[in-house]
Amino acid sequence: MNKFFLNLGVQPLANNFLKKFSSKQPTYNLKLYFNTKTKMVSISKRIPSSVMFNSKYPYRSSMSSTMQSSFKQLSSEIKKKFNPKLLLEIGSNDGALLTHFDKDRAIGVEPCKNLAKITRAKRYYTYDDYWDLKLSSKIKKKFSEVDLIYSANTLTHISNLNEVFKSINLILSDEGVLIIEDPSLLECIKNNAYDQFYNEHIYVFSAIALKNLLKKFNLEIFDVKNLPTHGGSLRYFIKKKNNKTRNVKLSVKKQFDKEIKNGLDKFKTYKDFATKSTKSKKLFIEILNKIKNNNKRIIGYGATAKASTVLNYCNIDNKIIDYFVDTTPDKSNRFIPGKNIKIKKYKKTLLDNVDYIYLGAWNFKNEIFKKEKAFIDNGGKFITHVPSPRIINK
Ligand code: DWN
Ligand code: SAH
Repeated sequence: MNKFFLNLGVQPLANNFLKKFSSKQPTYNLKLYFNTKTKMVSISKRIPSSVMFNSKYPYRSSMSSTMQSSFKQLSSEIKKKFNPKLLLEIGSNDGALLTHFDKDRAIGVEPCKNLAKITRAKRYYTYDDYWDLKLSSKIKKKFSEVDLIYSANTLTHISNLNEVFKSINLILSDEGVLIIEDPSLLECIKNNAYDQFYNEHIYVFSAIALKNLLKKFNLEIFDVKNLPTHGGSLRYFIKKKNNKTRNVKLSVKKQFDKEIKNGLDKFKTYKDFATKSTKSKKLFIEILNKIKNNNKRIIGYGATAKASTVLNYCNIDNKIIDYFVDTTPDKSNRFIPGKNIKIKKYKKTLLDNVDYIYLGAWNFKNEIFKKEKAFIDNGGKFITHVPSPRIINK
């Protein structure tokens, strides 16, 4: 049974960056639920994939050097450990992982045509379609089977998980490996990162909920790794249950134990998270108002989908935040979804005469602090809302 625990209010689509601000853009009600049987946490509203992921999707995986090096490292690890004859990536985006593999040994699936174009131009075989049974059968016809499937920050974006895993089972070889990587629900709860929930993040997985789900498809987790990326992610290594060539590692039990210890299987944990998120909102608004009342200048850094969620939940507009800076080409000169805050193409001088920077990309704090050392050395400060709203300079 799905039990409601948090209402993040009326929200725009988190990647709907408009050229001209309009208060009349599409919105939905962002409500969070916990399923007491499957232990899955999800949002209630389902926006059609074609509305969220189309030829105008702006997010580019390779906009941060942190993610670039994470994908590069993983590609070496995959080659060393699994040496796949053929790898399939679901949600290959602009090729941040895919392009580390040989062109004749890697296939991409990326429904956003603007992004699929990028890897196609580099001669990577890329399907610009949504991952489903139809596409999986089509790929099977051409390539027979694949021995490694990788998908980061994508399967949680697809409403029909039954079809997702059926389609994976159809094409994955019997001894093949499925690697999926997504924000960790445990880290999200610990960080009080309510902004990991928005229209694209239909689910935030815990290892417990994923295990329950995979069981239905005769799939099982045989290894799991905690990663620092995106505020704390989990990389799951999954195999077919009948495949006895791999043992289930201790890391899996350790992760389950940790999640149980932190109450991820209990509704109360989510009620507490909701209480903390409401408090976080109040404190965040107080901090920003106090700074503004002292006539200081605040800008934002990293126009993330998460920032859009925070600013709409907390109702922060351009009276508080002058503008955002971001390196993504398709976000420049557009507005934060739902808010009349302009996004400017990042350049260092946009940080001149700024007193405070709201860290929209809090998950890239280390990378950004390194890049903006001069701002900090000159007395500039950052504002973050994780794990609780505060002013920071280290
Ligand atoms: O799951 C998802 C993740 C992987 O990407 C998608 N649903 C949507 C998107 O979420 P996000 O927008 O919260 O992702 P990021 O990766 O936290 O976005 C970082 C943003 O910050 C990008 O717009 C690039 C920008 N940035 C920047 O301008 N300067 C980032 C860094 C590190 C920088 O130095
Ligand atoms: N894997 C990349 C991109 C994550 S952004 C990374 O980790 O950085 C989410 C991606 O999921 C987008 O590129 C989007 O187009 C893709 N996606 C969303 N729905 C999908 C679907 N049904 N099938 C395949 N990819 C999908």
